[in-house]
Amino acid sequence: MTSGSWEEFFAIHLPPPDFEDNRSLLKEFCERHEHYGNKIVLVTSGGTTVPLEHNTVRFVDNFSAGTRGSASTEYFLEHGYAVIFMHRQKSLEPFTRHFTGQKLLDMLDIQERGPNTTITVKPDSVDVLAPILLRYKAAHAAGAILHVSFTTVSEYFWLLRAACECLANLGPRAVLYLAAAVSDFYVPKDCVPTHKIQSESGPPIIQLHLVPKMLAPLVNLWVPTAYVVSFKLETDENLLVPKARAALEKYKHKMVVGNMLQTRHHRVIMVTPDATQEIILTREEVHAGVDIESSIVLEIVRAHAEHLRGAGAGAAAG
Ligand code: PAZ
Repeated sequence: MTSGSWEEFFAIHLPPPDFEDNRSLLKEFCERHEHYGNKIVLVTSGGTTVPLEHNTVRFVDNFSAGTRGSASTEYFLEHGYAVIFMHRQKSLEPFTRHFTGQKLLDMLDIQERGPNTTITVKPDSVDVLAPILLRYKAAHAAGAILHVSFTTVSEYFWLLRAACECLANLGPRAVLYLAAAVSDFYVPKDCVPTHKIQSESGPPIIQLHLVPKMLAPLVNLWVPTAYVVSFKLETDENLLVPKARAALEKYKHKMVVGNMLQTRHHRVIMVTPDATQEIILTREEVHAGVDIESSIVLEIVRAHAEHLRGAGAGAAAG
């Protein structure tokens, strides 16, 4: 089955209720950083859902936790980029990702003295918390990060297009780092029942349709001069590099980062039109808690600098 066009998708699926607020935030953020000549990266992170009911009780989801996007955001900030962190609601976020579950509460002490109860950070946790807190405060004080969130695949696409429209003015200074796990399948709005699917009606037959490939309009129309990096996840190693290459050839963007489901946090393959480069963390690095995203982002920052030099040369020649 073929997918409908991207134009059709936007015509059928209405923007989410908070869309205009998010669009204003994106516009203000991009205009401010454009004014100061900053580079901006759009990081997408986490998985999209596909609702099975309009009043959604059930939905199709995927595995993505948002580790890649939230960690990468911290490294882009370190490299001086302003970051639009576009993430699945309740997935991992930069800085707070270090303190999931009970970790934060375990770092605190409480002394109950009637109305003068005090809460302090345990002495042996200060060294862990302080550097992260300092980076968090610095990023926010500088207005260097904007959080916008999505849940469904349709909300994701509305936000993605709005972010691209705002980034277009930055030309080659914009980077798109599309790490979110976006569903390839969805149920079109007209086929979604209003209310909770009832079991009395027997087993439901749900037909998923193909989501239109948004990378095509994104690269060709929305941000034609930006540095666009997409991600490709596979579970069959034999498909990884061929599919990454095929995507590059089809969409003509700059880089595909390939990864396998089981090894994604310690091995990636970065594929560009001219080269294939593997990054693998050693066992010791994994043990020491090294983020593979620090190396991925470093490579992209280098490649983006090259892209900017090329764009500068092009502008001078033009
Ligand atoms: O979010 P996470 O860290 O658990 O996983 C990251 C990832 C595997 C979703 C990402 O690296 C990726 O490959 N995203 C694109 C997935 C795809 O649509 O092929």
